[in-house]
Amino acid sequence: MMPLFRLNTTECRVGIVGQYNAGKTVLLTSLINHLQDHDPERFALGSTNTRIRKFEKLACDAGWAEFPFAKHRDSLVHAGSWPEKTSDRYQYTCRFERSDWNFSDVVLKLFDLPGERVADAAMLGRSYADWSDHTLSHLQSDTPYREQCLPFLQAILQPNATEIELVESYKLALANLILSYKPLISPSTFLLDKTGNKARPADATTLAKSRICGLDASKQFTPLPPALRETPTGKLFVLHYDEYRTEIVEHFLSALRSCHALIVMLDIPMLLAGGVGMYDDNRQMVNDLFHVLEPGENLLGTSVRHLSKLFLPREMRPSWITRVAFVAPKLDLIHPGDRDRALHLLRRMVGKVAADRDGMHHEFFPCSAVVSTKPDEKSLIGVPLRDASGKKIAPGLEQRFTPSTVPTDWPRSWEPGEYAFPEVYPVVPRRKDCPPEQINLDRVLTFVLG
Ligand SMILES: Nc1nc2c(ncn2[C@@H]2O[C@H](COP(=O)(O)OP(=O)(O)O)[C@@H](O)[C@H]2O)c(=O)[nH]1
Ligand SMILES: [Mg+2]
Repeated sequence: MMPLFRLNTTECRVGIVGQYNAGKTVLLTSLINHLQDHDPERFALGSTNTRIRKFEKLACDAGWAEFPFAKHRDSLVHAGSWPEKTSDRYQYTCRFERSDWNFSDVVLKLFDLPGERVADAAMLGRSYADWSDHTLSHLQSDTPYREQCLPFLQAILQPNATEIELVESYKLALANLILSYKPLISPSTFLLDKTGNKARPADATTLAKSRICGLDASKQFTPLPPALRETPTGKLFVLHYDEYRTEIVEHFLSALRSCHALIVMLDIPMLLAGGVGMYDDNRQMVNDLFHVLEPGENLLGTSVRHLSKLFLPREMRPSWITRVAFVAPKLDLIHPGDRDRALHLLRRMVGKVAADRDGMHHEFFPCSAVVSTKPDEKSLIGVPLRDASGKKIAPGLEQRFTPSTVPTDWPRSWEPGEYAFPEVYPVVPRRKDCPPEQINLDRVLTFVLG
C-alpha cells in the first residue's frame, strides 16, 4: 500500500569519476533516462517490483553547470557531436519516490567529475615549494617520465632561466607525456581546460603551443627547484599556483568529498588498447583519489565528523564517502564469452586498494550504459565509429568485427595498439521515453543508493 505522505527526504550525492572518454556522459544520460522513464522490467532497483514514482528534475546547486541531459540524449540518437562544453564538471539533481522506501523520498545529486583533476590532488595542503619538490621528484624518479621531460629538467638547472623558457619547456614535457599515454598531468588544465575541452591529438610542439599550464595564459606556472623559487619568476609562480589551487583543486575536491558514494569508471578496453603506461597511470589515479578522500568511516567516528564539519576548513574535512562502485564500462565492446574476464581484470587492478579501506563498501560491476552491439559466435555486430586509420566516420551500415580476446590476467607489459576494441555508434531509441538497453547499470544505482 502506498503511504499517504512521506516523512522525510533522503539526500544521496553520487560522484562519477573517470578519465576523459571513460563513458561518464553516456552513463549519466542513460541513467537519467531510466529514472525519468522507469520500467521495472528493464531497470530493476533491487527487485522488479520496485517502482519509481513522481520523478522530477530539480535545479542544481549554485556554482554548478547543469548536466544537459536532453541535448546529450538527442546527440546520441542522431549521432551528432556532443553539445558544446561549457564546464569541466556538471551536476544533475532530481527527486523521486521509491515504492520500497515507505517513509522517505530521494533527492539524488549526480556529479560528473573529470578524473584528470585527481592529478592535481598533490596540491591540496601543499605550498608551492612542497608541490614543486613532490612533482620534480616524481618526474625524476620514473624513467619514462624523466625521458619525456628531459629539456625541462635541463632548463631548471639554469640559474637565469626565463619565465617563457620554463613554461615552454614544461609544456613540451607535458605534451610528450600525453603522447606517450601518461594522463597524470599537473596542472591538469593542460590536458583538460576549465571549460572541459581536452587537448586534441597533435605533435608535441603543436600541443604545447595550443595548451595552458595554469588558470589562463597569463597565470601559468611550473614546478621549480629551491634556487629558482627565490627568483622573481619563482615568486610569480607562487601567486599563480595559489590561485589555481583555490579555483580548480579545492572546488573539485570539496565536491568529491561531499559525496556519499562514488562510481569510479575504469575503461578496460581503453586500458588494454592504450598500453601498460595508461594502466599504470589509471591505477595511480585511483590510489591518489583514495589517498586524498580517505573514504570509509575513520577511527574517530561520527561525532568527530560533525565537529570537524564546524571547525576544519572545507578542503580538510574528512569525506562522507562510504560506498564505491568500481565500474568497467563499455562491456558491449567485449565479446560475451570474455566478459567475466573483464570483471576479473577490474578486480585485479583495484581490488587491493579498495580492500585496504576500512568501513568502505565496495563492489565491482562490469557494465554497459548503452548496449550498442549484438553478439555473434566469435564476433560482434555494430555500426563502426572509426575507419581503419582511426578517423571518425559518418554512421553507415552495421558491420561484423572481432574485438581482441581479453587476457586472463593483466600482461606483465604490453604496447599501445596491441589490443583493439573497435568503437561503435551508440544505439539509443528515438522514442524519448524509451531508455537505451543497459547491462548492470541498474545494479550500480541500487548499490550506490545503499
Ligand atoms: N559501445 C559503447 N560505447 C560507449 C558506452 N559508453 C560510452 N561509450 C563511448 O565512449 C565514448 C566516450 O563516452 P563519454 O560518455 O563521452 O565519456 P566521458 O568523457 O567520460 O564523458 C563515446 O564515444 C561513447 O560512444 C557504452 O556503454 N557502450
Ligand atoms: Mg563527458
